[in-house]
Amino acid sequence: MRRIMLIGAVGSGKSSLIRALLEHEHQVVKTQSLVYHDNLIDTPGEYTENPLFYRSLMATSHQAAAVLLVQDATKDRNAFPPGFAGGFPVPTFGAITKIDHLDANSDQAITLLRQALTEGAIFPTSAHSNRGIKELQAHLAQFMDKQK
Ligand SMILES: Nc1nc2c(ncn2[C@@H]2O[C@H](COP(=O)(O)OP(=O)(O)O)[C@@H](O)[C@H]2O)c(=O)[nH]1
Ligand SMILES: [Mg+2]
Repeated sequence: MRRIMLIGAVGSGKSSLIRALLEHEHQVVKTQSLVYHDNLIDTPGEYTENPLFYRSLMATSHQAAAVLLVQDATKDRNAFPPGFAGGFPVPTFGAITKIDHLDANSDQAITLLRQALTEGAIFPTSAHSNRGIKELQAHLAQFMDKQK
């Protein structure tokens, strides 16, 4: 099964974004710390926050069709080190989360994420208002299996 792996800090909105992207949840399978939802793989935020786990994230990404880097629009700090996306063996792209939030600064979040993701589309989203979800779904669909 071709899946997209989501990577981002603790509380950045990965699980909420997955729920917003999935119209119907078919099955959820947990293996160790990864959570498999249909075509999406949720990863622990601790893996993004601790460089000791970077190699593990990169190894796991071999089983994914693509990697989605998640940057919280309410944070003024980089979730990832510069050039981070270049370390993955599969296509990478980005999502800005929580753009509906009172404290969101989407332009700043895009600038921060660009430092880690030199190439690849960035999709501003909100799991609460659903803004940008359709656009992100359409992009993800290119990497996923047609049938489930
Ligand atoms: N305003 C707003 N809050 C969000 C959004 N997505 C997630 N959150 C909040 O951010 C917090 C962390 O979300 P969660 O999905 O658990 O993050 P994770 O740790 O990356 O899986 C929760 O309190 C969510 O309600 C969003 O689109 N808008
Ligand atoms: Mg989560």
